[in-house]
Amino acid sequence: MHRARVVLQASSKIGNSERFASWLIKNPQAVAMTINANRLKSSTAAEPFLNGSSSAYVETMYNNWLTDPNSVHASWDAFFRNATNGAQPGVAYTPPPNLAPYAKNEVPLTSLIPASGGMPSIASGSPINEKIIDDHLAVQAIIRSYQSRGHLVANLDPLGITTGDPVSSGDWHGGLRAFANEAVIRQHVRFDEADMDRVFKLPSTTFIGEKEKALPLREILNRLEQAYCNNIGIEFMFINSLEQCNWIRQRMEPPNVTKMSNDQKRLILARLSRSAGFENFLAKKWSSEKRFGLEGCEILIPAMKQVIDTSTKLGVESIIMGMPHRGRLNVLANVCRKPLHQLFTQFAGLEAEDDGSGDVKYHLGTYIERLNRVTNKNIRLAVCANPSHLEAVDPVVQGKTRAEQFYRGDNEGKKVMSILLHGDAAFAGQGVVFETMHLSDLPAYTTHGTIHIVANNQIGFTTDPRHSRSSAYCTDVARVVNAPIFHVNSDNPEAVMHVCNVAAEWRATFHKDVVIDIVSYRRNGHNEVDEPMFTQPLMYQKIRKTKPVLEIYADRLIKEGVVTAEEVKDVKDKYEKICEDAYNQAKQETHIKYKDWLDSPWSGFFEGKDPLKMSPTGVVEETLVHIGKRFSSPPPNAAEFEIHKGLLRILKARMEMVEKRTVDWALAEAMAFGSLLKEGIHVRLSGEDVERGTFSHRHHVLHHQKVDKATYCALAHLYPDQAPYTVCNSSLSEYGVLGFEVGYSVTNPNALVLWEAQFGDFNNVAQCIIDQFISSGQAKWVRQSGIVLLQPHGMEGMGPEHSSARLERFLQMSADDPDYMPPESPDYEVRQLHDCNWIVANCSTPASLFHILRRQIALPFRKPLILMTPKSLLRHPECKSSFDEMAEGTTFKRVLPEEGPASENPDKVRKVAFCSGRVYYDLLKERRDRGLEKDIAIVRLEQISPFPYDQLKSEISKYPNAQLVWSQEEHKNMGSWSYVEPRFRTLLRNQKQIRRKTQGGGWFSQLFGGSDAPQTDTQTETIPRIISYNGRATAASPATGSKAAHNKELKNLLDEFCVL
Ligand SMILES: Cc1ncc(C[n+]2csc(CCOP(=O)(O)OP(=O)(O)O)c2C)c(N)n1
Ligand SMILES: [Mg+2]
Repeated sequence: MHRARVVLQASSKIGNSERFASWLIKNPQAVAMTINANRLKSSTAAEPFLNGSSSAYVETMYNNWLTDPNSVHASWDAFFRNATNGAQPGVAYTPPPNLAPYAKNEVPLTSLIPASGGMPSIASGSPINEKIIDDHLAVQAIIRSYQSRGHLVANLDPLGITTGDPVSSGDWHGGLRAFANEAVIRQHVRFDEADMDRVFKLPSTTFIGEKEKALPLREILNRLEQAYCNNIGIEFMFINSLEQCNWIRQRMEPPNVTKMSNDQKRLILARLSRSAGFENFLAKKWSSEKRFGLEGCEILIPAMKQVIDTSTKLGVESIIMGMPHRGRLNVLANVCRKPLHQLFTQFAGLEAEDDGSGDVKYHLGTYIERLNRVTNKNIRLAVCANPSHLEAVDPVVQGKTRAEQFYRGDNEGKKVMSILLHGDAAFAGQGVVFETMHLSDLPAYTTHGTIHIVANNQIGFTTDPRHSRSSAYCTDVARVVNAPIFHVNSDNPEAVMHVCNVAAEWRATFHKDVVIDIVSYRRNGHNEVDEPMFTQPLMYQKIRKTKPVLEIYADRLIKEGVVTAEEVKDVKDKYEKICEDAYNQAKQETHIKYKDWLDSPWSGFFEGKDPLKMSPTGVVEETLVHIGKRFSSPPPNAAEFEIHKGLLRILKARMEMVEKRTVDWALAEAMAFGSLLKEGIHVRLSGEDVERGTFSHRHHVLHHQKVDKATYCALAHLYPDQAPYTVCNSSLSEYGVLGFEVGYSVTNPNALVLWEAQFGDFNNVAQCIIDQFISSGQAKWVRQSGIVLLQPHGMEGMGPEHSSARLERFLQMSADDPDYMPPESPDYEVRQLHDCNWIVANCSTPASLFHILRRQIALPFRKPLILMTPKSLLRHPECKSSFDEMAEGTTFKRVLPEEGPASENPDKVRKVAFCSGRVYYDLLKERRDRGLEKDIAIVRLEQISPFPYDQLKSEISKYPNAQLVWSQEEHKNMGSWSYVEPRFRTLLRNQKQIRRKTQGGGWFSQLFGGSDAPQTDTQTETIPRIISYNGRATAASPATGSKAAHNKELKNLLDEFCVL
């Protein structure tokens, strides 16, 4: 195993002549002690009794005292207190009159003080005391060494192979464990055989003694060996909580902790039998189909069931799971108990009865509510659908779990929990694992502990661990959140079950993450048609000689007399019959149904709804005024709550807008949120720095200037019966946090869930979530989501990385056919929305923002909304809307027509510029500055996709003599152009335009040339109507880094816009 390399590196540092105890003290990092030698030296180095080995001893005492003052003798406690309080050398120690008798391995300080304690000292070289101290120290050090590093030599690998052999320098060498064991744990301890029967008091940091306070050294070593170096290896000593460390020691150290009753053993065997039986059945029926079987890690199924049983007993009612391909079908069949015939129909290549393009069978999700037979309690199990992208589902599962906890009011995660399954290579390799781990303890993102299970088959596709990670274990990422890590040999089912029980109890007790690393192997190739001998010949020779765990365990239980061979066969035959019956039933099916694979059905949401009827998005003025005033006011206890002066000015300006019945961007957003909250819709806005807003415009959370953590959020206090509002600054992660919010959004359709990118550019770090979940989730998994992505976007001279949210990418992924214009109908808008995969918009007014956000909830279905959002427009004096545009009866306008002078005399208009977003304000100003308001009409697309053909059609026909241009600020290969151009072409198909015949010169200058309408056929010609491009040239980088170049590009764009 890869970890052996690390073992040997560690062991090689220990010189032969050095005593183990001294080595440990000199190498504090090796024993994970919290040594702060400098602090110790500074306050106590001048003490007369500190020299040689005594100072090492004192150092140990000091560290113990730092961790827990009660762990050292009271005299030491008094000494360290005095010393750290600045007592002069020699006076820090004052013998207290009645010190308690020392316990266990504690040595009183008096034994080290030359005269004052009246005892012989180490300093004076007394051989008796030196030996006592050294022996105690050595025993303590050994115990600690096992606790910290026993896992390095535990027997975890069912294949018994290790890497990094120092003898032959080959990679494959059996039997390293015995060597490593000695080297790492106790080779350098000086006890000889005669010492083995000496009895030692046990320190308070071990539970190997159970009720015994002292044990012979031989027994101490045996028990430590059993607890830490057998089939379970535990990493936990890095945890910064003594309570938690002791909790683990208590559950892992006492002898026989892994012992199971005969009933429990029979249950494990039965579950193992089903797990293996399922894979065997699939292999028999569909030998050449990919299924990513579990062979070699069949114990995963009993393990998951054990985690679920124990968690259910401890109060959990709903479990949300995320997992990769490996063993997924088995999990659906044997953990979730998805009807087998439904699983088998997936192999039949049938067509789907419902909409969608579907997904391969080992990516589909499911949702089951059933009775847990072991606990007799009802339980809901969901496995989230996921893409091939390994680990991408992790944050999605967490978001879904958090949402379910939130809606149930399960604030401590007692009822709802998540289980994440991982492959060894993916767990170590994928950064989103780290990003997800870092959400685990954040107030607005925690799910109060996740149980991670790694199906560690010691290989990733064809790559060995030594080439796929630099860490000793594939699980090292979990150390960052102080999660205990249990490595366990998959060939010892009872050890696996014990670890599962402890992990479930850990989660229920501390509500923190925990990892179970099931060290196993992969009996076949990566999938069933792969040949593993091409790349791992030696490993697979070994695997071929390795008995399946079912056989090993059945033999063991038969030998123990727990079951008979007949019973084993009977269980196996019965399950095979169940599979065979389901197989026959599946053969009767003619179609598959994607909705059978939904991971969280929205019961009641669609029922009784007209699928094409949208609720109004305008609201009564009274509501706008109420929200506006609250949002513009300090907290009710304003007198005590000191607000920053700058914020008082902002609030005042907001209030003035409310009085004038206008809104800016921030106020419109608040009114959209507030009015939804009033209607009982939960709103959650998450992302980096969203509480204030990257551009300091939002200020949803006000901070008391004198009191830490005293905050006020007006939107959470609008109405007494409103829905809850959550606004939360996230960790600095896009992939993890967007994934989380997607998961949150699919849990309940009656919530507006928004994720804001700091700048739109950064969404590419979350591209996998965008591609695999948001744009295609419904098509693949019938999984709707109304998530909103707020993407600051705009060419404002801020350089390549703070300009573009890559609008073009979102538009390219819009699935509407550019060559097809849907037939006109009264419900055109909603019909288009129903059929699209997502909505992409670049709104130019606060009112549009207000309506489009509210429309997310007004729709009778859910669609993701990708919204380009402004930066400078947040403060642009013209970017304001009136209450009149948001009041009752108003709606979202997909297209904002020209309303100025050009619209009054449309026949005379010579150019119509279509645009979207902030460039409108640049065009507006330029047109005004050049006095072209009668000549050029500007039409805005507030929604780009789905393409508003119907409204654009009437805008185009309104200006029959005008040339048409698409004006955009983005480069030509970016922005909307590639999306709108073919759609305009479809719209303009068969439309003709009459223009004056060319007499030389450019196309633009020939168009009517400002004169009256053409007079004779010889002067004019009829040409197809087209739209041309007005904007920046193509580019590789989204924006220039030079302000001068930016301004020049903008000038060119505007000059061209004005050419008639
Ligand atoms: C993000 C990502 N990159 C690459 C792949 C291709 N791939 C599929 S399985 C696999 C190996 C996974 O190894 P491991 O995580 O150990 O799981 P195992 O297959 O061994 O169970 C790879 C590289 C993928 N699915 N996702
Ligand atoms: Mg693997």
